[in-house]
Amino acid sequence: MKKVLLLVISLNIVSCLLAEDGYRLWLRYDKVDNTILLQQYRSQINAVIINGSSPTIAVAKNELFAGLQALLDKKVFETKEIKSNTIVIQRKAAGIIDTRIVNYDDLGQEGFAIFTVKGNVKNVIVITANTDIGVLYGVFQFLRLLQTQQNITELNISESPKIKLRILNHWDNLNRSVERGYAGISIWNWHTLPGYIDQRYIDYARANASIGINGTVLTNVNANAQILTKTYLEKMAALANTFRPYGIKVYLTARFSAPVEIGGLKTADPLNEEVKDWWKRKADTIYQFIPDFGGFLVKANSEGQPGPQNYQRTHADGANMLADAVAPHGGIVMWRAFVYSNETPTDRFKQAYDEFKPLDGQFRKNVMVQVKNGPIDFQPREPFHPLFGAIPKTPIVMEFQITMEYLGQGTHLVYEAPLFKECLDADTYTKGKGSTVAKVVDGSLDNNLISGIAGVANIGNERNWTNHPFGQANWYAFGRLAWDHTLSSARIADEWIKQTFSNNKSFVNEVKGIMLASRQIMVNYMTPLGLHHIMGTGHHYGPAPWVSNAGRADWNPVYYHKADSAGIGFDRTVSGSNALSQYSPEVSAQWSNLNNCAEEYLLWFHHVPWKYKMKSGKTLWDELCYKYNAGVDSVRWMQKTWEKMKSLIDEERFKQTKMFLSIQEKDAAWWRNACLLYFQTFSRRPIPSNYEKADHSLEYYKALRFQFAPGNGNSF
Ligand code: BDP
Repeated sequence: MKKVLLLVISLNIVSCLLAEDGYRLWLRYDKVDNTILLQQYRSQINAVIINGSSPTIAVAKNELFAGLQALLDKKVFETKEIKSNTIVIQRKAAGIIDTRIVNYDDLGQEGFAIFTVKGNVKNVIVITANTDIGVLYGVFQFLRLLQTQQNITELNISESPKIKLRILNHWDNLNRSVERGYAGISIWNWHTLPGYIDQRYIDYARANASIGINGTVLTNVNANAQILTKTYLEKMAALANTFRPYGIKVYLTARFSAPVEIGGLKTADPLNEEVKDWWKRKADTIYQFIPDFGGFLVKANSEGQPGPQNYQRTHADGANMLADAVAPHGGIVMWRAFVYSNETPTDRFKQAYDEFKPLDGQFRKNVMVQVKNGPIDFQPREPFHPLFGAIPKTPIVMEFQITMEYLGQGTHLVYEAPLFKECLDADTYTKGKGSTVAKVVDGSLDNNLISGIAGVANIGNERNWTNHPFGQANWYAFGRLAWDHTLSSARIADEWIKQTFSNNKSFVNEVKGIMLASRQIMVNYMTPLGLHHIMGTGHHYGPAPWVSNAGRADWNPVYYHKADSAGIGFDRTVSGSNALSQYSPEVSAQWSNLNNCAEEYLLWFHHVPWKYKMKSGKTLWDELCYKYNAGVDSVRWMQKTWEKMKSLIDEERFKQTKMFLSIQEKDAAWWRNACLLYFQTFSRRPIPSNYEKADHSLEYYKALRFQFAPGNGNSF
């Protein structure tokens, strides 16, 4: 009896140890499961030569040994001698292999080359770079090759990032709540810092370095001045020290009124000498704690945050004052263009452009303006923001939202790479055809010296970091696109699936199919044909197109869809708000004519009659019914496809994803029912009888309340 019990207990322990809890992300390094390839790799890799000894090289070495030994399931030795079947790590001119074939100029500060040495020795692979961090990136790329089961016999790879600053923005509060966070509380445990360095901080840095992310803003854009006090700077320094070997700089959000709140000054006027001096001294102190501090991210005069306009100064006055404070230390200021005001009578779409366009050329060299991908707010689909290409003298940081505030809040499977790509690939035409948003962002269009891209993080203290197992794909995709925006969504999905789940062909293909379709599916069941901003107020969870009583007009869904008995949609042509005039004529021409406007943007730009004939031949109303239903049906297709994957991966993540898909299916039907029943009160047309009937009345959906939905303000 005792024996049986012991056996049961030990089996349980074993299965616990083997449980796939998702913590390892895409850095799992499980033994290569293709036996032929495994044999090849094993014979090709016996030993490693490491040249260098910096903390970053130490990290590269640990990662390489841990990765190789686990993937190949054999001991790999460190050696000093060149023999066949060896991997060599060396910086330019710092090792024993002739690396003259590498064009180091092309690699820059962060790039790397991986190549197979030709000559008498067999299978010698060199990973090289100008810098230690380049070497580390090369090591991660090499491990990615093995994890995705690539042939490594004739390597000749050379890569460098297209965008210089590749940054995560954490909207984390000091009390560990996370604004728009759906994966638990903040991973920064300020209470136990600086003394306690959680292993998670190290694994966070590893994961980021593996995809080339080189900066992190630790705190919420709705900032708290306390982070600038010495108590917190000390804690922050501990994080900065942990991240440094991984090439990750830390940044902070600066609360504009900090000189008043924690500095005892009477004003935060950016032109006031005392205020300028306060920030200078503050910057000096920060750099004493963190010599390579990256700089500030600022949300000013937006949604109630203080800013220079409180003192009748411009955004440029505010940004320049902070820029002067950090400039002597090499820091930068990322000033957000997410500004709109209820008091300004113009269409919210237009306000950031109106505010920032006239300031082009007035910013210091170390100021970047951070612009969200679209003009409203991270909606399932937005046209690109008209500021891209419009302020050529000012470098722009692209801001994407990885966390899924408007995309199902961490329970829907939505792969965001196609959304990111759609924006990056859009043509602004500001310097003729081919002036893509990506070229604005990477600085190549306007010859900017700095360039940046930021993703609002979806990371929390959930064991698997992102709550939904597929949330990890969005973190991964953001990093990969920040490194190289020409990578396709399919290629990134392919890599991620293989590293995260399995190299099994049918698994990879089926799951990639789901991922690539998922964004459009979500658009269909939430906001088809260019609808936008029709979600619940405050928490932003679920549909609420009927809301008309929010504190500000521009927070009301009715402001955006404008449904009435004549039709639906926001007229942004000359006959309406004329927001289209903010784009180049070529772009505006694409969307301004109702009859040739791409249908996915239709209701962004036109108020369209219910009976309008769509390309399909259906009326607008029928098309809307069709899209909403197609969205729900497609989620059911995703569920069925996932069901077929059961035997191909671990039970834990199979089940988690299955449960989330079933939440997604219910939510999709809820969106469809609530939106169609509500819009029907205007269209006064029947929902075609071949579609599933709503399971509740409109009144029922209107009465739903979500007082404790996560991510809302400072509440948990
Ligand atoms: C919106 C969020 C809000 C953020 C704001 C911002 O709802 O919580 O503070 O954006 O980006 O998407 O500043």
